[in-house]
Amino acid sequence: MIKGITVIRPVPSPADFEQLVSFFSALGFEPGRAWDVPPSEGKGAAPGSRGRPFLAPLGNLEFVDGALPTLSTDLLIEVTALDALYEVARQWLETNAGADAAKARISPVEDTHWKSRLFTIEPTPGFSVAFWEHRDPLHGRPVALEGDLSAEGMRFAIVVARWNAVITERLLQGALDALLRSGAKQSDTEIVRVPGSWEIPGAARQLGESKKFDAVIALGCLLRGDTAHYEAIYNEVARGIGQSQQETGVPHSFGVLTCETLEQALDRAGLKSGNKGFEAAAAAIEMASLYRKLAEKSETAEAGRGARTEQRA
Ligand code: DLZ
Repeated sequence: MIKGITVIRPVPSPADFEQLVSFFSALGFEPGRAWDVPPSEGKGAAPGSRGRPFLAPLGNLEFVDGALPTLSTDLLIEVTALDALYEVARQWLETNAGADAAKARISPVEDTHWKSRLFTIEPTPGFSVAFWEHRDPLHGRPVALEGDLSAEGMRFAIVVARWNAVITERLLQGALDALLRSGAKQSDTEIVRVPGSWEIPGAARQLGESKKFDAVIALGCLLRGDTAHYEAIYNEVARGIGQSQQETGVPHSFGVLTCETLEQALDRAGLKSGNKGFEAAAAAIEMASLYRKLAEKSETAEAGRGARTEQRA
């Protein structure tokens, strides 16, 4: 089965080799497996030769019969964020070849006849690379329905356990930070406190059933060392929150930490490993947005079905 395409380019000199490796690295290409054959060894590849592959997520081999598009380049690379890439390429050229050469060896970004924008650059004299970006950013990509990260006009309930409050209060601050920074109003955010994680699913269920909220965010912290029947409690909390989400039809996000030690929990509550409260709130916003989109889509489909039935009648 076909796996990928490799284009091999011999380069004219070791200096060109270094320059090209530096240029493609500066642009953020993922390096592949480098190889070097010492001058003393000669089996297989030529002694003293070396290779530095650069990987791209997609490859494409294109044969053209007839006139080529008015583009002469050794390599054509499709990218996103063309303008940002142009800036990196221009600066690299200025640093490595000087300002005058930079002007002569990079073209401005121009429109193409295939609904795209493109620039060409010669990172080493005589070797030309063209970078291009389609005007439609979704071109060629599977279109997916996804939630946005805007919480404007949405209502959220946060259920937070008081047990291990030194952690859960930090999770709560992280969650509020994510909600307010994404456009939710404080007045549209209800905080409900429960004694411990065990009590989260019950409260979450009531809030979900009230249908007043676009999403419920569950925050708690279970520490294995301090908790008898840790596994049993954890499983039940996770199951209860999941069941509430499924049975109420309201998205619930899971911000209940399960850690071995207090130190690990602190790391996940704003120290070394981010803030899981913030992440849970971001997931809640995305899912609330997605549920709205799914509902709109099924309403549109329903309306379409109704109109077709009327036409037939
Ligand atoms: C009892 C208990 C224990 C031992 N440990 C924790 C914990 O680590 N994290 C937590 O959120 N809650 C703990 N709890 C409290 C229970 O969740 C529950 O609140 C009580 O058993 C009362 O039902």
